[in-house]
Amino acid sequence: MKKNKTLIFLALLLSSCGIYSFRGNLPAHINSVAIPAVINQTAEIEVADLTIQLVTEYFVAENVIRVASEGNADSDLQITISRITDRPSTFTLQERVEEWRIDITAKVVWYDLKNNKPLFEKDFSRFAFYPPGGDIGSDGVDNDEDGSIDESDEVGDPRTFAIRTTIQKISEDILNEVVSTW
Ligand SMILES: [Ca+2]
Ligand SMILES: [Ca+2]
Repeated sequence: MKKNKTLIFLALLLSSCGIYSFRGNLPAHINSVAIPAVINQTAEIEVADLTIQLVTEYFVAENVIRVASEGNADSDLQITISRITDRPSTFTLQERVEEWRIDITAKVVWYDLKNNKPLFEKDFSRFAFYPPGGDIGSDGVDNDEDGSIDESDEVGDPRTFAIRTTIQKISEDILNEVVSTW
């Protein structure tokens, strides 16, 4: 028991050091990132623009690296949405689909534009669930998994909303990978 407590304390200590040293570990010549374009290899036409928007918003909000325009950045994120698949996840007793699961895979290269080399190259896959229809704003489900049920931004087409939720999760994963690459 005592050993466990010590380990937890050490883990907390290390993780808090990590937070404070994020900026210090950033390669000295990398101060900014551009998210110029997203290649879309799927049939969902809106997913490229949505990905640029959500990844940019997330990076700006988290503020661990400056987001700059193409041509003014030391690095860029080269994102390809390579796969989107839907499959039934749960069924009703009548064997109707109760919930669908959507999986999205993004191939991401964080590229060092000063030294012309990749800083990482990785596939990110995430998923979310959505109902076949109905109003996600009153279904009693936390559709975007943010801890609030049926809050004001849970609106719109369930599948489109699930795509958005999944890309938000991928945005978080990309940022975490950027931070852990430093
Ligand atoms: Ca929610
Ligand atoms: Ca809901």
